[in-house]
Amino acid sequence: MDDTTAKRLVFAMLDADGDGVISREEYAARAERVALAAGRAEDDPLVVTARTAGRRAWELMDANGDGGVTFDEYAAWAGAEAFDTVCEPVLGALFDVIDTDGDGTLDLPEFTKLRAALGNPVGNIETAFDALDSDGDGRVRRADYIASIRAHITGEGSPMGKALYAEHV
Ligand SMILES: [Ca+2]
Ligand SMILES: [Ca+2]
Ligand SMILES: [Ca+2]
Repeated sequence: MDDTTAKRLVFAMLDADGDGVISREEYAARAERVALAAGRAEDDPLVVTARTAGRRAWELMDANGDGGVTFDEYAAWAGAEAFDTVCEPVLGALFDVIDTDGDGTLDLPEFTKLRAALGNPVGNIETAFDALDSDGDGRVRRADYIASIRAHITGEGSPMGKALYAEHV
């Protein structure tokens, strides 16, 4: 999978209604859905952190400030640097919201909740989970999760990326 294909898959997931634009509301809804899935209150500090990080990411993606993020805007923006400075805090914050016992790992039910709330297909969820759970202890570590998405976005290839995004073509 090259990085343009990978970005198209991610864009398709972010453009929930498929109108070709990621709206502010579509992007913001992700953090709210994860909070709901985790059973956390709107003013939970981890939810607030995720919401703030998401708002910042969306504003940076909307390069021309017209209130919508097109694929061209997204593709021009997405990459290793944007991932490390902007996406990693968003994904990490969402991970923390769903990690209800705060041990820095997710079990399969938590992982499934997170990915479903983010709008990813969950048909391949066990394959993705097993690919990420490299030591087979039934838990996926935060750093491994983020590194795998980074590899997907930057076109380095990632087993989880394939398993999680492939159904979105
Ligand atoms: Ca849309
Ligand atoms: Ca725009
Ligand atoms: Ca946990």
